[in-house]
Amino acid sequence: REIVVAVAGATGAVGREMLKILEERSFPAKEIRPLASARSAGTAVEYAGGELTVQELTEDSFKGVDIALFSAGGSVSEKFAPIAAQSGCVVVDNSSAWRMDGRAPLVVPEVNPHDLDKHMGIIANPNCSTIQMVVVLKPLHDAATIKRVVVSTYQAVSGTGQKAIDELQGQVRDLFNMQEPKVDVYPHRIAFNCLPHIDVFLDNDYTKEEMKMVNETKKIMGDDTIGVTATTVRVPVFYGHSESLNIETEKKLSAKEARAILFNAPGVEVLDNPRENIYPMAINAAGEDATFVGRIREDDTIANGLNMWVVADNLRKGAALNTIQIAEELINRDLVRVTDTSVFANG
Ligand code: A2P
Ligand code: 11C
Repeated sequence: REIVVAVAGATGAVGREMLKILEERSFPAKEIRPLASARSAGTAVEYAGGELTVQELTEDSFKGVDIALFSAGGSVSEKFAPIAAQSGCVVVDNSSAWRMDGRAPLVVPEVNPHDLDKHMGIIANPNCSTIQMVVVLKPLHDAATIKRVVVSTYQAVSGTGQKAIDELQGQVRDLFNMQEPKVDVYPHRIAFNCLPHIDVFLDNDYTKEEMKMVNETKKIMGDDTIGVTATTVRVPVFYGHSESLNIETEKKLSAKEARAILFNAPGVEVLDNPRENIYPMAINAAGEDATFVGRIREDDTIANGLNMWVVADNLRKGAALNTIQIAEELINRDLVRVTDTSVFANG
């Protein structure tokens, strides 16, 4: 079946990556409709060696569209995803708008593809730092039951979008030219700095990014008993999020056993040879599809503990690739349809 695909936010950092991945994977699209704000309507985006003309995203954009991939921010998804679903178009949404909504499955294809079976028109794509973590946690959970995870992240500026990529570039250039760097996107300078602050602060003094990792992990893994505590940090890296994981399991897993389990896990690549200085790094993960894991070692301070280092391209596995893998899974499972278009009628 040939499918009509809309990409909402096609001019953004994730949207452009979506177009690239649709082409790379020869997604069976008979038409691709790039949508963005009125500001970029009429401009061109690259696709398959040619160009597509961007259209303004409006309420009428989804007529005749089978699948819409959204990455234009939470408020755009909140407003337009229900409109798309009501017109019979299946939405795969990369924003945080629908992730914790009981009607929307939250899916990582390597972890919980079966959750797609009951979709009602909107499927949520998890947060980037959650996706790469659960791809690694799932096979360990199946083998030894995870009780608790302590995660610290080192996240690239591309997670914020194109304006943050430009800001880091501009600040580095300004500093080398002895000029005062412009601070606009983040509350403080990001060049040559680390900010323990991603997304907004909540009443409990955690950031929203940290609580996304806590809550989304439970929903994706289908297990409310897994304890997650997170510290999320923005670092001056352009592409690729890194994470330090400390994992406590019910059953003992040696580092060797964990390495063997992860070696066979879908979507995971083990890079773990300390003697040869081999471990995952953002500069190597950028542009790749896999979630890389290394520095796998036992934590001797608890009975059943493991430490590891996990890296993935936040725009690919963390966003665009996972979204498109969900779309592919929908096709494979014959789920490109909205059976009841009234489910999201009231938003
Ligand atoms: P535009 O380029 O026209 O502003 P990023 O995550 O890199 O910041 O990109 C955000 C994406 O979301 C861009 O494609 C942007 O389009 C799009 N976008 C932002 N606001 C809207 C809106 N109100 N309607 C449609 N698209 C929007
Ligand atoms: C970041 N994780 O790196 C964020 C980006 O909830 O989809 C994605 C925000 C989200 O800034």
